[in-house]
Amino acid sequence: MTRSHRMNGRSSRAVAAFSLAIALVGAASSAGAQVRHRRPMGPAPTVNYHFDNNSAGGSCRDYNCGGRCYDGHSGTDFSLGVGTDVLAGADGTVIATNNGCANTGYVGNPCGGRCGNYVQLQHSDGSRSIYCHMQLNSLRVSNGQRVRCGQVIGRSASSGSSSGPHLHFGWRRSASAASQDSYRGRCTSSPGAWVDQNSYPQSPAGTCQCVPSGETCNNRDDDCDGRVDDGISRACYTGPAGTAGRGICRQGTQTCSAGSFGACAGQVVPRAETCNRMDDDCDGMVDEGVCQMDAGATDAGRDASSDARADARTDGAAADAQESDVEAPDASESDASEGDANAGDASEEDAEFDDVAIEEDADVSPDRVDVPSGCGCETPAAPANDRATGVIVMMGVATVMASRRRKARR
Ligand SMILES: [Ca+2]
Ligand SMILES: [Ca+2]
Ligand SMILES: [Ca+2]
Ligand SMILES: [Ca+2]
Ligand SMILES: [Zn+2]
Repeated sequence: MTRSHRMNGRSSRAVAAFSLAIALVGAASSAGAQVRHRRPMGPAPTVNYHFDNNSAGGSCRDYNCGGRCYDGHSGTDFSLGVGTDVLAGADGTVIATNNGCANTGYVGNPCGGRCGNYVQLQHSDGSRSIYCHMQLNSLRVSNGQRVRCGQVIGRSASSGSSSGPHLHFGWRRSASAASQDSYRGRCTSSPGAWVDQNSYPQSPAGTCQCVPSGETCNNRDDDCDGRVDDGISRACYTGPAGTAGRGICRQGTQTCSAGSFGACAGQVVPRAETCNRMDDDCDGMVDEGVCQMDAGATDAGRDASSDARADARTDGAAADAQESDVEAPDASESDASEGDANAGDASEEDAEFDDVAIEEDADVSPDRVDVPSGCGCETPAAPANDRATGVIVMMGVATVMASRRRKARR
């Protein structure tokens, strides 16, 4: 509506029509945090007339105690050219519409209850908003439809009781409440309906209210902390299914930025199997088909090692027997001698074998490093080698001791 309503004294009928429409629709839904609006158009327009917060007839007072209003005005009039997109100021549901009024109305025109072509929305907190004087056949929404903040619901015109193109925005806290100023200020009891009403007497900001929800990767600030897609990351893996977590293969992490997930950082995917004591291709087998030479060398080393251990045990037994011979001269001479002789022979053979084994180790070790060429497989044989060497040293000591004992007895 415009200032001209006051001139013919019929503005109260428009308010009555708005109230009736609300009453017919039914009670408001659940109340929650107050729903707040963005300005219901793109570029910020001039506000022609604000809400009249002065109940006294014949005068008006806007929210800032100024006179940018007219007596009895029940909403906010934004100056808009014909055909400008009208946007939903907040999420809501369409609860009433009217179409069929001529684009150019006049003061006192009763079409659409003086509101002309209009859309009325109900919001999640039970509040209601109405958009008046819209263009004929421009409505883009219908009764019962859910709309989102910023969605185009139609276009502007000057239908109904209007003296020129503009958008009348009306707002009330609930179905049963009277219309209130959409602005808050010194001279109104209204809590205001805008996310950011800007400074007097400007039109409000074009920012939709942020309703907190879980942050997801969608290029929006879902949790309303001022940061878009903050803290959104997830595990990722581009290797074949079933290989992650096997062998060297590991999942990585990708982080959301501006609505999409970035590269998979830190992942390890299968690579060609090489001889390195690791499952490079993540098939559950280590060094399969690439370490034949190593396997042979390792077996040889293991054999030599176990032989050496067996010999060491034999020598130890012989030494013990000799010890007991010395300490218990009553024991059977012949048996002891036989045992000694055998032990001595074994020790000598071992000594020779030891020499050979050491030489073999010395010869084999470099080859083992070089074959297969380029794989750098020095580690597999090392432990066996060390064990063999350790056992050989023990054998050497035992042999020397046995030899000394034999000499001492002679
Ligand atoms: Ca956020
Ligand atoms: Ca987000
Ligand atoms: Ca493998
Ligand atoms: Ca490997
Ligand atoms: Zn108006």
